[in-house]
Amino acid sequence: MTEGNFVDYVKIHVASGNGGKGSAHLHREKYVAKGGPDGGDGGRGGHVILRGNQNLWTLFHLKFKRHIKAGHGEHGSKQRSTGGDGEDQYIEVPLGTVIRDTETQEILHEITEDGQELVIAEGGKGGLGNWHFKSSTNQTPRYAQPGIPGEERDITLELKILADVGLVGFPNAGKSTLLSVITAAKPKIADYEFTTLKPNLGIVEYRDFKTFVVADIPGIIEGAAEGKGIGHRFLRHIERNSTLLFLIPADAPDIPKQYEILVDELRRYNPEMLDKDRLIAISKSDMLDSELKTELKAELDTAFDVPYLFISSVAQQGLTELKDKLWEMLNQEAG
Ligand SMILES: Nc1nc2c(ncn2[C@@H]2O[C@H](COP(=O)(O)OP(=O)(O)OP(=O)(O)O)[C@@H](O)[C@H]2O)c(=O)[nH]1
Ligand SMILES: [Mg+2]
Repeated sequence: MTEGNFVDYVKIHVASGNGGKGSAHLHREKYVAKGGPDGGDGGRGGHVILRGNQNLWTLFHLKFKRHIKAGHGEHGSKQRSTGGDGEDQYIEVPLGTVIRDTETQEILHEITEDGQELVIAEGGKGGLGNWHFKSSTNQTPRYAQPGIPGEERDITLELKILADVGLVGFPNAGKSTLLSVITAAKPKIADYEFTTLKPNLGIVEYRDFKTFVVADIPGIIEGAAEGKGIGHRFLRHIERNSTLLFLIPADAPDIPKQYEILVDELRRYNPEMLDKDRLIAISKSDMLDSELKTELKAELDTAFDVPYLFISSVAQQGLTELKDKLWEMLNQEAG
């Protein structure tokens, strides 16, 4: 997925349809003097409905579709004929879409399942036709109910990526490079910080057609939870990953310290982030000779309380072990 088509935030205006008017028709027939009221009911206005779709990954399809309107209900007519309902409008959204009221910012709902439907603007009820109002004292009511108008509202859709694995690391740690070698994603990679400005998703195709999704988010720096850098805005994308993969480059001056800072930022953002399974990958380990590696191992064995391994995206080292380990962690989670 390229950066341009990744849309994780859209504002849209939705309007449901008005209910149709009830009819005040009076029956007329040759030879029947007073036929009486026979006006039918108005139809219901169309709803605007959000529907979860597991094949969608972004909100890109809604980027240029800012107004969504359902059809109006038809009016009732003679012979107690009920007007047709207005056409419902469906808005397909990816799983993990959070719906807010744009004005109040209140979270209204969240779509998490394929096929899940949520009526976001309810169509107006149709009015009752005059025949409902016939009584012993009023044999020919000449009034019928109007339809109820539809509702309009502004909503904001926001996507939380439902990836299985979230990559956590400082800028330049090699997150995007890793994504590009274990998945078909083609994220931008460069030798400067904050190359990644928006999250990238990639699908790891694993042995025997098993797959899992990895999310590469912009780098996190110290103070990110207070809004430093740009990583903070994207932390929400990894709130739901079941496993966090920390990437710390082999040439970092103090690897355990970097890990500590990252964990601390996550904790400050949301302590629940630390309930997830964690794995540490020492990236760019092609830069280590075997002696350095042995030394580092001794240090890290005591420093880390979570499993770690050495990888190199460039030299393609440790990647199979990494995928094996992630798969194992994801599946013990599920079980
Ligand atoms: N030697 C070596 N260099 C690597 C490796 N992986 C990535 N790099 C280099 O590290 C630099 C940063 O890589 P990116 O993948 O863009 O890093 P990132 O973590 O996505 O960075 P941001 O998007 O800025 O947060 C690039 O110059 C890469 O070529 C590796 O396995 N070995
Ligand atoms: Mg990047």
